[in-house]
Amino acid sequence: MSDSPTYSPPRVWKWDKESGGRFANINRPVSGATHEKDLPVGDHPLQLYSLATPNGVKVTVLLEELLALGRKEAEYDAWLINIGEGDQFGSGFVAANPNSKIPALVDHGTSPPTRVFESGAILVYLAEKFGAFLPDDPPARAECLSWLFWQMGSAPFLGGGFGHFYAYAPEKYEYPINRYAMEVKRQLDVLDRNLAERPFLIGEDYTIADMATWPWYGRLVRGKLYEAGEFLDVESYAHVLRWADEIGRRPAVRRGQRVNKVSGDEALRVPERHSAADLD
Ligand SMILES: N[C@@H](CCC(=O)N[C@@H](CS)C(=O)NCC(=O)O)C(=O)O
Repeated sequence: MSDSPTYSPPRVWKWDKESGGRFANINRPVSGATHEKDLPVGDHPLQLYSLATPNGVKVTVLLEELLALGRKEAEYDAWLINIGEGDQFGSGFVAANPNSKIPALVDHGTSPPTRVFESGAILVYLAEKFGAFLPDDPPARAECLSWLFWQMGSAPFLGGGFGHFYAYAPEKYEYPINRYAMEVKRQLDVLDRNLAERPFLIGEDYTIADMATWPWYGRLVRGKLYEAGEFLDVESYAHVLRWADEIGRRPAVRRGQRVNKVSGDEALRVPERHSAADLD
């Protein structure tokens, strides 16, 4: 590894619009709306504004799982927020999520409507609203929330850290790739040891903790994130692979992944979803 620094930080950081890398065009050092644009509202109480990234898929998987349980009140409209085109900076979206990131949910079944942002908060909101996939029993609930918050705290090291430097940065820099590969492998080992003892993250039951974790780590071990399977030697995490495959076979997981999808296999893309028929 090179030990000579190639960059000396200035006394005060300034926004360099030419910093390069994928997604550099949507990164800004300030928050707030860049343009006026209302959000559309469909017929169902639940209005989701999202994109089929791992954070977006967590929510559409939960909604499809609720519908698969027969919970008709979980019917939802899913509107596309194209983050590559800056839709997350429209005034309507910023009112739903001041952090300008998908997913955001607005529940018009309450008066006034309830906005929920942060994928983990949306999962808890929906699980509580429908009384499913989050145990009531305090010890099991604590275990579920622990793994859910573990995922929320860990995935930025996988996405913003490892994924960014391994796949998206303008050049391959050894130091950050080493640092984040080490951390992601440690996280995979945490999951693997846990899943060696139990079928799902909290035990016998499939919960929102699995739904939050699968789109990141389940897809990673199946080579569907950053094409990093070989680099991270994912085959060595046998229990994570077993768990990833089992969840990946669930019909609701297959359906949820297609909602707000605008890239990859064209036959699977469903940019907007307004009824079950859009996926049938
Ligand atoms: N902690 C947030 C992260 C959401 C997030 O990072 N969303 C990304 C897509 S996966 C996004 O909207 N990025 C747009 C941007 O950064 O401008 C959550 O889990 O909801």
